[in-house]
Amino acid sequence: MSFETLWADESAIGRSPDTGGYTRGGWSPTEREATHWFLDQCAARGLSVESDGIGNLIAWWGASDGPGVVTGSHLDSVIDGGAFDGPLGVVSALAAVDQLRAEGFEPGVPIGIGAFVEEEGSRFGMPCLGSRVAAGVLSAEKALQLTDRGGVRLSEALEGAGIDPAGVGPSPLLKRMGTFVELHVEQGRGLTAPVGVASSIWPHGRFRFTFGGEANHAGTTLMEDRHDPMLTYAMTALAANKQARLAGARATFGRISVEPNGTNAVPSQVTAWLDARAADTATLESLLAAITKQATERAERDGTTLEVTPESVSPIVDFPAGMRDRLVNVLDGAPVLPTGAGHDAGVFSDAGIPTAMLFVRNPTGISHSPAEYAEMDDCLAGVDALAAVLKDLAQ
Ligand code: HGY
Ligand code: MN
Ligand code: MN
Repeated sequence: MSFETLWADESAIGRSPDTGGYTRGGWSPTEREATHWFLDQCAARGLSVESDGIGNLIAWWGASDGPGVVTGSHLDSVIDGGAFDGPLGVVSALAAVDQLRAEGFEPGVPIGIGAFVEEEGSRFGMPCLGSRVAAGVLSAEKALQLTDRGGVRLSEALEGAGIDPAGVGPSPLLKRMGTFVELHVEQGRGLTAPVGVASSIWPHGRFRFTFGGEANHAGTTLMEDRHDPMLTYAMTALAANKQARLAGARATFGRISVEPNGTNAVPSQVTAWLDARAADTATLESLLAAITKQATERAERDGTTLEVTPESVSPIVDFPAGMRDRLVNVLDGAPVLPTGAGHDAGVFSDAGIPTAMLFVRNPTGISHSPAEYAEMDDCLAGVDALAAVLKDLAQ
């Protein structure tokens, strides 16, 4: 089956007729539909599928059951996200295996195609949830305490997907991950060639800012008598934007919840999530400190309260130079670039698995949006590159 056909099939799953975007939260109906599509493709290729206690999958090509070369990515998405972020890596892996088989290549070690769950953390708030639990960096106990915005616990979502929550924990799948190579659509504007190789992933984190105030009447409360948490939040968002610009970093408040969320009442509480990222750890830490300091000072002026809670922090990932340079060599000098986006590859690299990433050019750089796009020729170049890399690593 050609990449084009595979892509047309997979990218039809869960596409919104209104926005053209995808909302595939972990273990949600559309994410499960995409997962079952992947399993059908693996069965059609006679790949033997292994799964772990949280639903991560690796489909194997090759006789032995020893360590091998794993590729793949994720099938979940952010809320109203694009078609490419995640699925491009899974579909390209299927097409690359088809290509290697068609030319008669016999892998010396098994080749596995992975699909790792809830990479975006868009449902349960924890990025790379599946790979973090698999790698043992997030305990089963902490993971199972997570709930989605509707109050559904992770354990209930797993049961709904036919997965026994008792199995959640460090994954046996990693024992067979000799090396890992993730192909991913580029999510910035840095790649001007069809395919690039990742040097590093920026350190990044998610921080919950809880602003407490005093509920009151919107019409009868004098401005000077208010303790309005929305005001403190608004000034914090402006401060975050300014501090990030000064530091050459990234700061985003993309999610907010207001209580009681009434039109004619001063709120009692505003909760806002800061996504902060920077090229190095020191810059990230000083960015967060600067934002928190200004938010605290503003809260004092407004007579409101502030609590900042780190929800997830991901350290910088420098991919091993040996793997990176080996891919550059196989690809005749492909460009090397960092990324500000987190990936399962970062978790596996931190877990000590020799890891690399391939990027496919994104002409606009837009991502986490229905407008996310990659040219078909560049996607096909990505499949060729992945096939060449897998062939080299699985000799
Ligand atoms: O948010 C990220 O960095 C990635 O897309 N999960
Ligand atoms: Mn993403
Ligand atoms: Mn991704």
